[in-house]
Amino acid sequence: MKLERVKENPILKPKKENWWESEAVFNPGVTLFKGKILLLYRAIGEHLHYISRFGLAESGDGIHFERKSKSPILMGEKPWEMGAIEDPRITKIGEDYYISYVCLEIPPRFKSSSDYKRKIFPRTALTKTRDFKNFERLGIITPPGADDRDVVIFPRKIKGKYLMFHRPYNWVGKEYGVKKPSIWLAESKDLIHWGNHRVFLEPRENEIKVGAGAPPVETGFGWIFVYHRVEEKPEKCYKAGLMILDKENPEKILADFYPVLTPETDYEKEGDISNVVFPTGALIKDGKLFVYYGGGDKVCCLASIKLEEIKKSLKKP
Ligand code: BMA
Repeated sequence: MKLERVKENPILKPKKENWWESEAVFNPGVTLFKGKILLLYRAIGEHLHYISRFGLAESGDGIHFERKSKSPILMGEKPWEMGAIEDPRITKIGEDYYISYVCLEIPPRFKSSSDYKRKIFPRTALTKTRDFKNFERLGIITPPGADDRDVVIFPRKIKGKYLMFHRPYNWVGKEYGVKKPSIWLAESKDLIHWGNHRVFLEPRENEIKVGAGAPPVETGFGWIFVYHRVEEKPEKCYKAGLMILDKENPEKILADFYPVLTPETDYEKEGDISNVVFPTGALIKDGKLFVYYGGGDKVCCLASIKLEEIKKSLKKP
């Protein structure tokens, strides 16, 4: 099974006139909002400090986007995010849109190896909004001491608990029971305090790490969960996979298709980082799954697949 790129790719490119998004726009969160599709994207305006902020774009068809604002819609304001905010993922729960995003205390290219020893590393925070104008910061949601990104939250409670996938990079070794950075599942009653962390998916041979991509999308036949694996050889490469998870017990993997998207085009093979497709958002439109992803840490892209095709593949032995 493969995702099909739209011919309009890249659907969003850097904008030279805007200082904060002149170099790269990538890894976007996506959601339906008042009949439109919103793209909340990560933006870079310089390579020296490499500070990311978020911009907002809107579309009627999910393919052609217009920027909503000349300024960033969100940027690092709180002490824990002064260095940058990165890779937003959006989950709608009730009337609220929750955005999980990576936050850095120090700009990425200011960091030294001693900062890591001082435990200054990426963590993930949550903010919520109803209008994409006012945002309520809910603080860090990843566990203390965890170098943690790729957080995606399920859009409803399952067996009375909210669920999230996350990827604590430094949770490896005997005490954690995994050899390489893995995807973990955690649960919460309030979306802020998370516990009962357990391993969901480990990297295989020739893979450096794995991570969640888009917040899971619910269908009649299960959750569609788009994720990534980072292969080591012949060169470092980010590819996307697609799983179907059981509706009431998402730990049960009903199907796993990998890879469904591999860097092949120039905008994926050459960017600020080469050989990257990095899915961060997904939604269902016109009977298709739309997967939004960053290409080469430089541009926003879209690839899709008919839901029928996913459903049919489940029936194959
Ligand atoms: C990951 C994150 C992403 C990025 C990807 C590819 O570790 O930093 O934001 O898109 O690497 O460079």
